[in-house]
Amino acid sequence: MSDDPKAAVDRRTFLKGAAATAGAAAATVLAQAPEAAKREATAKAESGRKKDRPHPGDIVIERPGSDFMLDVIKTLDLEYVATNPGSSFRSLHESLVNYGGNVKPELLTCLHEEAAVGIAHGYAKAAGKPMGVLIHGSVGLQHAAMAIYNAWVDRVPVMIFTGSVGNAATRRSVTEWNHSVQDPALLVRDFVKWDDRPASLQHFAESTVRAYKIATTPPMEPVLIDIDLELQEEAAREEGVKIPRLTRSRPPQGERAALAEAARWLVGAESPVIIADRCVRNQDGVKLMVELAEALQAPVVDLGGRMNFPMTHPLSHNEARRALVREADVVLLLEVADPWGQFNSLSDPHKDHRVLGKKDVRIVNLSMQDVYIRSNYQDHQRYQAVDLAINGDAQASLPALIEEVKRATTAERRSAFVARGARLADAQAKERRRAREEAAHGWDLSPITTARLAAETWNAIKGEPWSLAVSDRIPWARRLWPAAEYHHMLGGSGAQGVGYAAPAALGVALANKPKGLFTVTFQPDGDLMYSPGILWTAAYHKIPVLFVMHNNRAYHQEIMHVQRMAALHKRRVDRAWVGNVIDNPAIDYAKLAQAQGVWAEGPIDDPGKLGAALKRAVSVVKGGAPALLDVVCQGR
Ligand SMILES: Cc1ncc(C[n+]2csc(CCOP(=O)(O)OP(=O)(O)O)c2C)c(N)n1
Ligand SMILES: [Mg+2]
Repeated sequence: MSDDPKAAVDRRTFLKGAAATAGAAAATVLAQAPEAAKREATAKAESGRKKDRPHPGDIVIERPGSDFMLDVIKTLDLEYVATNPGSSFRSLHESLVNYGGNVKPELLTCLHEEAAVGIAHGYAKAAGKPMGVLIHGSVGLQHAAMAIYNAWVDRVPVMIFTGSVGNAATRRSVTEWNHSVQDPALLVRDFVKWDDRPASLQHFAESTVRAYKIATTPPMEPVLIDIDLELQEEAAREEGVKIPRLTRSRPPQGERAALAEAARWLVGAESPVIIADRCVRNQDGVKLMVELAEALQAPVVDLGGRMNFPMTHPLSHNEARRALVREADVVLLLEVADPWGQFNSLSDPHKDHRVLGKKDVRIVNLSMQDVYIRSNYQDHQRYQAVDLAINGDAQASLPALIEEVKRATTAERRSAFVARGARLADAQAKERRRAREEAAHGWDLSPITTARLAAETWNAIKGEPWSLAVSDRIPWARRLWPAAEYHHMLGGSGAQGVGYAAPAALGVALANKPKGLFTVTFQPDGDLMYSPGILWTAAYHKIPVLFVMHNNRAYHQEIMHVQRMAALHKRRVDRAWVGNVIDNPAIDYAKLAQAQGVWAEGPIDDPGKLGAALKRAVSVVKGGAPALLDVVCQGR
């Protein structure tokens, strides 16, 4: 409160004034009074309210529509609903906490809608099931849009609920009008798989169950249900209303004859290559990938959209991608987001086009790409002609493909495979040595190299059942860490929309917590500042996650872009930092975290101090809390 006596008098006068209702006064007092006085103030406000408005105050809706909605939501396998609160779903919010007891689903308090969706995105990949997200009207959905797009491009299911006031005749002035939309989902319809706006409780039940089914049917994608305010708040009219049972679709296997043909090509090939991207969704899928690769003794290039193949395996050849494709006679693409990019390159900034593969290379594309394509957003990438396009879910098709490979393999081919396998194992061992040698370059530099950051972090967590929440930001982790299981690396944003990494790490950690996994993430500075409030959410919900900052005090990637332009225009390259650095003042990320209740240390720019600090941070996370280590690093 202000110390100014005049201000105090003015405030008292205001509170006594006719304009101040009992409810408003109680709200003011409640905000300031100690605990004991609060109960009294509440009681007074209650009696005042009754006196002022005897008729409407007497109306009690014992079973609002939102209770029924929650009954529907509870039939789905949703552990959490991430939300930034909003009056357009206040009734469902209240049902969740009182009627539903805030369990399954439990509300996650998020400080920005983009963070809420980002959390759900990371969670779905780690948990193997969607999370709910509750978004307020037009404004909340506008905030959420980029994160929904990331999830769309990453083929990840998210159950989005928005609240809105559909009936103009009962819409209150000003805000309810400003936050209302004729067609809420229009804003994101290009990048959700399905949406609906139920007009009744029966409609809500069917559409919500349908939405869950659609979201979790590969290709998995976000879905949206808009919930009308009156349908939530009015008494539930449930005569004859039924909640339909959730049926889950089995993912479609590619056509058997086509898989058999692909198998014959692969078996007959001298230099086959398997390229996998968003291919598997769990450890069963990783095992199938190993079985396929071993059956053929073929190299696997994992593009990293998912953790498809153990990097410790002698057939793992991620770094040799270009060389392998150049030599290949058959290439198998497994849910690869950019098939064209595997056989072509376009230089930047001169756009020189190079074809990488042999002229007669045979390409098999096993994907659901033609099913989820949309017109407006161009995430489908450039058109690539292939020799065999198989429409099917990659993981679901692997068992049949493996069977066909084994069937087609003769004794003669088997011995050729053994020789190829030995060559590949040798090449892989060399690459691993090379990676370690290269990582040692600039070992003692300050700011710290990203290679040392990855190596020191590995040293600190290697005894834990680890999981790297966002695995596409520091390439060194993919080169140096012995990732072998699905949960070891959870991929990236999908659409490269910055602001994904921090919330997604939280979502991954939430899914990992009951599994006893230790979640770590390399957190870029620019990315964190899109939704720094995720740190508070981590502290509030006690989510154990280790944020190791890759703090290069810049939008470093953008510096490189502007440098390229300056070189192209023959102008000053040294001014590329303007508009791209996040420095002077440098942001104190340790303080940012501490201010929100998160254990933190830093900034650390002495590489000699990194190991010990990491140890301290690891023990905090093992204790069940989030921790952040601010490490000042080289650009890349
Ligand atoms: C929403 C969004 N805005 C802007 C960009 C453009 N962009 C690409 S990389 C990048 C820099 C990100 O900085 P940081 O997260 O610190 O990573 P760094 O490049 O420094 O490693 C930006 C701004 C983007 N991809 N997404
Ligand atoms: Mg940065």
